[in-house]
Amino acid sequence: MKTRAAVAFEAKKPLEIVEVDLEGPKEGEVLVEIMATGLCHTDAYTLDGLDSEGLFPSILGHEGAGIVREIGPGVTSVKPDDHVIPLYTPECRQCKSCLSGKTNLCTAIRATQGKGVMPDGTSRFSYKGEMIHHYMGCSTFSNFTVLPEIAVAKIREDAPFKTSCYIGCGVTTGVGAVTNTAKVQVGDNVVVFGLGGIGLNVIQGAKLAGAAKIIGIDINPDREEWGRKFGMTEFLNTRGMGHDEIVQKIVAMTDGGADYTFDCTGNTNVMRTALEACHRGWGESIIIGVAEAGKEISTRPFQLVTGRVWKGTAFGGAKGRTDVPKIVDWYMNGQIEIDPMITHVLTLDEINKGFDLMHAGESIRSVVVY
Ligand code: NAD
Ligand code: AHE
Ligand code: ZN
Repeated sequence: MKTRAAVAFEAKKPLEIVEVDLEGPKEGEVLVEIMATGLCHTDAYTLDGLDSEGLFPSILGHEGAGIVREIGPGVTSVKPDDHVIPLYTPECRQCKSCLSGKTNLCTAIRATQGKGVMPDGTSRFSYKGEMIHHYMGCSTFSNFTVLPEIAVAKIREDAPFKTSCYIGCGVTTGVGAVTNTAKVQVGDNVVVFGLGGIGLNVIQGAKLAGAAKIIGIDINPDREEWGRKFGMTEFLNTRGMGHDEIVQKIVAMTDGGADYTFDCTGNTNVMRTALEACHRGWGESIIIGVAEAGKEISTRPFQLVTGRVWKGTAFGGAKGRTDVPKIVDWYMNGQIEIDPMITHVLTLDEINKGFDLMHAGESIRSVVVY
């Protein structure tokens, strides 16, 4: 079939909206009509050529929601007309990682996913006879996409696509980092670095968990108002401040250091500050931000010897097929908010504007509605 898609032909070039060819679902795969997709900073990072796994040409996008239109042979867990959220972290429930119960990082299809192809090693997308790569196993910047059955979460049908697509990455990542990875407890002090599409969800997760102080940090002063909407209690604009000054300020604000800090910037210097702002003896720093190829983190080992813990999280530690439908319920029951964070609704033809708004710090989430 033919489908409209925003194709990344080259790094650092705007996406081009074209009609691509899409092969139907093979064994264990499903065809999904994407109804809406968010633009996450990770899409921008890959488009900007900063991802060591980045491949071109490809169809980016990993934060979608849609409807199953066709199933391939052997598919049993979903059927046509089911509403689903694509999962860049699938859940096969059979691999060593899934069976361990210790991680959400299913390994069933990770190798082929990283190479931009389906589990059988081929792509379903092509343009003028040339193969186009899949992205993060999702490619939601295409109106129709093919996904492995294990990479879709079936969700309730009354959830609007325009907002629930955000659960495909940003909401789950931020809220899950608090509840699954850090396991923040009532009365804890939390510091969030970077109040964008992910950081604001960490803030709402911290509020949900009953954190006492929720300190938000950003270099964009407009983010103070945003943080306060979702439960932030104090704000620090760190533009122009050095590492030591930021650490000292946080230590003073938290009576010795934070119980939990979260990096939602992807900046490795910020990651160090976030670790060192943790309380001696027990403070934990959770890395959510994705750093550009070649960047590394460092700190004095003494920081860890004296009890601070460095952790990371992908997709908020969520097991997609199990947890995503529950997060959709939280949203539909009013336990978490999404609507105010969708600052811009665009058509597919306007998708490049969404990246401009992100880089200008003017959007929290732009969503393309097909
Ligand atoms: P965003 O652009 O919406 O937000 C980033 C925020 O960080 C902005 O408010 C920006 O002003 C702020 N910021 C930038 N530099 C800063 C600094 N030095 N100090 C303080 N604040 C600073 O991006 P997003 O969509 O929220 O994504 C945030 C990061 O999380 C990205 O690196 C993204 O790739 C990553 N991410 C990771 C996962 C995961 O599973 N681990 C999932 C989604 C996104
Ligand atoms: N490909 C990059 C790493 C990118 C990355 O860490 N992605 C996160 C999700 S970001 C969503 O917005 C992730 O899920 N990581 C776990 C995984 O298996 O990819 C690189 O550095 O090579
Ligand atoms: Zn994302």
